[in-house]
This record gives sequence, structure tokens and C-alpha cells, in this order.
Amino acid sequence: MQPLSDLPLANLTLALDAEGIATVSLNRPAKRNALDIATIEELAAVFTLLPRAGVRACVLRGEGAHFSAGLDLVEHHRADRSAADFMQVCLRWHEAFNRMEYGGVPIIAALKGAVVGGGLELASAAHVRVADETTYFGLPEGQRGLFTGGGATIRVAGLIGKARMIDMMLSGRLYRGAEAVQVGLAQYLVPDSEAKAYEIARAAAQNPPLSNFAICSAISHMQNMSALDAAYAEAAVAGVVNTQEAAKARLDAFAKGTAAKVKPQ
Ligand code: 1HE
Repeated sequence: MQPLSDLPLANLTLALDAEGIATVSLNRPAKRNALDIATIEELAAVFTLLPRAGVRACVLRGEGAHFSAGLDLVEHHRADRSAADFMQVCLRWHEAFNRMEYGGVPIIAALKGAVVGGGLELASAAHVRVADETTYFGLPEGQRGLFTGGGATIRVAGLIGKARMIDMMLSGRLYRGAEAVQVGLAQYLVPDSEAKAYEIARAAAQNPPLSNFAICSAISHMQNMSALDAAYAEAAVAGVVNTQEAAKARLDAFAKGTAAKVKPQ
């Protein structure tokens, strides 16, 4: 397997700390981290390798004042794509974002500024979204004469429901602040979204990797199944995870009364 450090990256940066926390940064701030083909290919490459590179959790962030302005509209306009071409582009977006959602490594998105269009589709493929006071969410596809192509019909509708998504796309409505949290676009609203994202990543990294793998892949897969099949798959996953060696010391500590209790601080 190719080591992470060998990946040739131009539009992303990747760093890994001693605790196994990876930082993936969108690095086109002059273009507000718009997602061109090259960026999508780099996301696909990084999130293909991350799960098998010993990474315990990942913070996804953007350089500059905005997380991402979505599809690179200038590249799209200049490429003058055919329907078949753009369908293939969208399939690459899905490949990259599916690697994230189903890869089994917790991905925490640290959001700021614009999280719009394809930028919201990218954020929605993370497992946790953290917003700050500058963060706003939009789906301006309708105003641009476009439609979502990076999974919003599944992931954004899953977060906020189809009625809110349709309203955002028809009217250009933006969500921010407490309302964005209340509708489900972000799980946290804090003064410093990056600091909070690292706090969540470090907490997640304390869990056994197999537990995180299940949390960050099985739940998503089970959403795609019938209730009967999902219950069966849940039992199968729990059979493997809940008997893992890594759980034994934790359960032993609980049985002896020495484990931390689950109580508000
Ligand atoms: C871009 C893009 C982009 C900025 N593609 N180049 N997304 C949108 O409709 C959002 C479009 N962007 C904006 O509304 C604004 O740029 C922002 C509100 C995000 C930021 O505003 P601002 O004033 O800080 O920056 P700016 O002056 O608008 O842009 C700075 C540069 O970034 C400028 O390039 P420059 O060469 O003239 O300096 C912009 O052209 C460039 N830039 N956003 C390309 N999106 C799979 S389908 C998904 C469909 C969608 O995502 S639709 C939503 C598209």
C-alpha cells in the first residue's frame, strides 16, 4: 500500500500527529476552496488510504476564511462539459465522499465562512460538523442554474429533511448560527470550530479503532438497508465489535468499579 506521505498533493495538505490525528486541509483559499476536479481526485486518494494508514481520527478544514464555495464554477463553465462528462465528474465526487462516509475513520469537519453547494456536500460526508459564528450553509445550485451532484440529495436531505433542502434550493435560504444547529446542519456551534473539532477527534481517538470503524461505516450502511436487514447487520457487527480483545480491559475495569461513569461533569 502506498504510504500517505507519498501522495502527491497540490490542492490539499495532509498532516498526521503523534496521536494518529490526521488533518486534511482544503488549500485553495484564493478560490475559496472551490472543488475542482484535481481537488476531488486528491480527496478520493487521501480518503482511500487513510483507513489503512493507522489514522485514529481526522479533522477536515479549509485554509482561509471559507470552508468551501462548492463546485469550481469557472472550471465547469470553461470545460463546457457534455451531460455524460459531468455525470462522470459527479461519480468521482461520490467516490471521494463515499470513501469518507463509509471508510470507518471518524472525520470531524471544522467549518467557517461559506459551506455552500458542493462544499456542503463535502461537509455532509464527514461524521461530525462543527460550526463557528462565521459559518453559513447554502445550496445555491438553483440560482446558478445547476443541481446538486455530490450527494446532497442523500446526505443533506438526511441531515435536515427534504422539505428544508428543497426550500434552500428554491429560495436560496442560508442557515447559520443556532438555527443551523437546530435544523441539523451542524452538531456544534462554538467560537473556535477547529479547536472543538480537534477536541472531538482526540476523544474519538481514545475509542478502540474497531468500535470507531463500526460507528463510522456500519450506521451509514444500515441506513441503506431494510429495517430487517439492518437489524441483522447490526447483530453481526456487534458480534464482532462487542467481543473484541480491546474491549476486555475496559469491561474488566467496569466490573471492578474502577471505570469512569457515564455522568454529566
Ligand atoms: C470560485 C468559486 C467557485 C469563489 N468556483 N471559483 N458555489 C457558489 O455558487 C458560491 C460561489 N462563490 C461565492 O459566492 C463567493 O465567492 C463566496 C461567498 C464563497 C466568497 O466571496 P468572496 O467575496 O470572499 O470571494 P470572491 O471575490 O467571490 O471570490 C474570490 C475568488 O474565488 C474569485 O476568483 P478570482 O480569480 O476572480 O480572484 C472567484 O471567482 C473564486 N471563486 N467561489 C470557482 N465556486 C457537484 S455539483 C455542486 C454544485 C455546486 O456546488 S453549486 C454552488 C457553487
